[in-house]
Amino acid sequence: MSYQHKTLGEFINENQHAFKYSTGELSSLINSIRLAAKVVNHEVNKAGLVDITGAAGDVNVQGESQQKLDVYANDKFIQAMINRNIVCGITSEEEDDFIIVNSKDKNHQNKYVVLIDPLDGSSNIDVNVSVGTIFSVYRRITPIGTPVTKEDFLQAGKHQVAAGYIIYGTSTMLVYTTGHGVNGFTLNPAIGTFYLSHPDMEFPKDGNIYSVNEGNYLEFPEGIKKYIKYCQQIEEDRPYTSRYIGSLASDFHRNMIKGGIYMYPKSTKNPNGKLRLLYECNPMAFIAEQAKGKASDGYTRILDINPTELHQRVPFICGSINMVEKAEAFMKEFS
Ligand code: P6P
Repeated sequence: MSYQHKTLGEFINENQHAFKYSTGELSSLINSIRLAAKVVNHEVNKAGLVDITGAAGDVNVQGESQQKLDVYANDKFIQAMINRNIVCGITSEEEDDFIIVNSKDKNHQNKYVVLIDPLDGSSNIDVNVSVGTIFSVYRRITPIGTPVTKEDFLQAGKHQVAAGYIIYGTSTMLVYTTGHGVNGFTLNPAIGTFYLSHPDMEFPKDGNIYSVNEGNYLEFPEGIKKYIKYCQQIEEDRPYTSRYIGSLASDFHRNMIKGGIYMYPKSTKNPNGKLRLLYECNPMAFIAEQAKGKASDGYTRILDINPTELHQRVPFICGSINMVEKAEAFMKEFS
C-alpha cells in the first residue's frame, strides 16, 4: 500500500465544494458511515471466532432470520448517523418501519434521510464469503422543522445526493458517489485508515462476466433465458464466464472493475424480483450510472421508478452498458 494515497478524510475535505448545497453536513455523514464501517469490519473479521454469527432469533421484515451480525451492523450504522446530528430519518432493511431522528435542538432541523442495508448477503457470513453494506442518501422533501415522513423516503432514485457500499472481503473497501463520479477507498486495518485506491471507477462498456442465480433459470422471463443462452453460445470465440457470489456489493464491484452484468430477474417465486428498490437497487444504480454503466428492471431505468413502499422489490439488471442493453433487447423481443 503506497502511503502516497490520499486518505478518505482528505478526499472528502478536498471535494467539499462538490457537495451540492452541502454545508459540510454531507461530508460529516460520509464520515459517520466511515466510522461505522470500521467498527462493523472489526466484528465481521472475527465472526468465526465469537458466538456472534448465530441467529439472533428474530426474523426481519424480509422473513429472514436475523443473524446477530445483521443486528449488530444495523445498530452501529444507525447510532453513528444519529450521533452526527445530520439525519432526520433512517430506513433499514432490518427495521419494519422508518426511524424518526430528531435534531439535538429537538426542532427537526436535520435535512438528510438515509436508507441502508446494513449487512447485505449475511447468509454468507457463516461460510466466510464477503458481505456488504449498501447505503443511499436524499435531502428530505417535507418542511424542515417537522418530523420526517414516509414521503421523504419514497423519492425516485434520481434524486439521491449520495450512495455507496462497503465490502467486507479480502480487503475492506468503501466505494461511493455524490454525483461526481465514483471513487473507491481501501482500509489499511493496521492503522484504521481508508486510502483512495480506486479513483474515478468506471464500468468497461462491455464485458464477459454474467452474474445470476441460474438455479432459478426455469422461472425466469423468456428474454432473460434467451440472454443467458446467448452468453453461453460458443460463437466467434466469445468467452463468457459465470460468476455469482451471492453478495450484491461483491458481484457489482467485480463487474465494475472487470466488465460484467448482474441480474436478479423476476421469477414465479419472486414475482417482483428479490432485491429491494430503496436500499439495494437505487444506490447501486446511482453508482452504476456515475460509473458509466446502466441499471434497469429490464424495461425502465431504475432511477426513474417512483417508489410506493419502503421494502418494495424490483427486478434488477445492472452493469456494463452494452451488456445491459443486450439483455434489455432480449427482454423487449421475448418477454
Ligand atoms: P439468491 C443477498 O441476500 C442478496 O440480497 C444479494 O446480496 C445477492 O446478490 C442476492 O440476494 C442473492 O440471492 O436468491 O441468489 O441467494
